Amino acid sequence: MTIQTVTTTPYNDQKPGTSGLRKSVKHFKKPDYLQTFVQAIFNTVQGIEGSTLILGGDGRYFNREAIQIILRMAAAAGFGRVILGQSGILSTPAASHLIRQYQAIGGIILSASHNAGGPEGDFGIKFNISNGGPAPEQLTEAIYEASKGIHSYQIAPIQPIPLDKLGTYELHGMPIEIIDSVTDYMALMESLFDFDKIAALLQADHFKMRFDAMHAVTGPYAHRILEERLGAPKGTVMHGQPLANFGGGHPDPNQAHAKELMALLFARKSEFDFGAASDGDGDRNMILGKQFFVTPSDSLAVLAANATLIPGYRNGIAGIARSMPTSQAPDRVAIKLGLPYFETPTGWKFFGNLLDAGRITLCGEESFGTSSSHVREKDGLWAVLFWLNLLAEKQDSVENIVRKHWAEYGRNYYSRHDYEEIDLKAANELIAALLDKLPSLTGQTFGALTVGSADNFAYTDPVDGSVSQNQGIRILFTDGSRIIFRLSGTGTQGATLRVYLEKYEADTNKHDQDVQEALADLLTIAEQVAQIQAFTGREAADVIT
Ligand code: G16
Repeated sequence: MTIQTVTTTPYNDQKPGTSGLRKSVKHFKKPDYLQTFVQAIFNTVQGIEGSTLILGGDGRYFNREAIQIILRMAAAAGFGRVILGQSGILSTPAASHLIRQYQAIGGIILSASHNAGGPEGDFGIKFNISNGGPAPEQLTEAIYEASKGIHSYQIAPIQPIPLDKLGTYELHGMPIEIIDSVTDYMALMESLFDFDKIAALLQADHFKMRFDAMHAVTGPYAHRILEERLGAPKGTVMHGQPLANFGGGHPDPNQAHAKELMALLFARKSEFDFGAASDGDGDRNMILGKQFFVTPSDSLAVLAANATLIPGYRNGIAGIARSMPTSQAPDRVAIKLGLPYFETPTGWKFFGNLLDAGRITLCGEESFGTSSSHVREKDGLWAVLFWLNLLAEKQDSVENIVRKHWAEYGRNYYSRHDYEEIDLKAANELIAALLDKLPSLTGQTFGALTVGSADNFAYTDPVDGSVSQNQGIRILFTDGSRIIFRLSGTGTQGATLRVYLEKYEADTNKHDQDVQEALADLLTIAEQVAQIQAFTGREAADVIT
């Protein structure tokens, strides 16, 4: 049986977004759509002959089918071996770890992350490079260019691999090792955190928590780590069975989509001390205390301020990075600790060089992502274990820890307003109009606020000097408040406008305001400047986090 060459017609819409190529399942099922993108990856990445590829996904609809296709294409492309998560399951951070651990050339992760799944939902594919991190922009751009010229692809003959059974198989001479998806990742977590202390907390009568896996990939990881290894009572993990359609839900760990968990933690007499959730592919996290929500920006700041309490970071951290729309709370910690800090564009790929160069140890994004140099992706369960280790160490509540942090550093009131599935043309016009206005904004006063500067964010990578333009519009006020406008790079329907609002409050007596009230003036200014309603017809955001 020989390798087949299948002729095909190229696609011209395979441009990866913020994190890989995401489209509806229906779109992915167009003739040879997946194959074209995979061939474009294999044609672009150098040195795949004889190398190791890591493969897995978040278990969503089309995952298993896609894996069988990719295995056959990997064999045709001449990979030395593929290491595959059992049942085709690997969380994004676990895949990142395996790439590093097995010195793979990279990995293919099948996920549309927090986007809904199922036949009517979304699918996605991303390539991570040998450092374990998302392909940088130059590579995704090269893959996109290659995809437009794919007139044929190479594939080994059909030979279904039993994805659920551990062991080594062979496909057209290429070994496929099916490994337990959790074991290596759990060992990594154990090397960073004080598992004995966390276990004592989880087994204590006075402590009660829930982890919501949202019927997505972290289910098996959380069951094994929290319940089996650390001894949390059975039932601690909710929605722990991965389902191809995430149980019909939206696997996005935020206040809007993790409603059941929110209700448990925010009940008037809640019995829970800690709540956490993760997303489709296990890289995002939400942290809750009793009747208390921790913004992802605050979470990063608190973790950074307390890092030396955690075994893996006992010797201190090298620096901190945050994406541009993330609040400036982590910067305040860095300044106080005398650490370098960086502001990067949205997208985890922008942290890769800083992590590789050892210039930062912790990084995070407002979009519910936090992680460290242990992998090159954001890591949902890592953040949860970090918080648990911190709670065990401090013997204090989530709310007290955050309030004490605000008392020391001040509070960055923060919220993101998303206008989803708006007309693409209207969204582009809104941004164009805003860009036109930028030069005239500086010096303008809106109520008590004066614009100090306004720009279209561009980033020069301090390690390799590469420049990324058009990364979001910033209106920076003289008191440190900010309004940021961006179009999402992960949506699949129309456009999603994100408006990020931030206001700094140093006075401890003013740390109890309702977040939306504290930011109401900024929202009014955002509407006034960007004319959101006039352009989009929307009076208010669809999702507020
Ligand atoms: C992805 C990226 C993140 C980014 C987020 C939001 O997250 O990995 O770096 O912050 O999208 O991007 P956007 O605002 O462009 O929609 P995930 O969890 O979807 O992979």
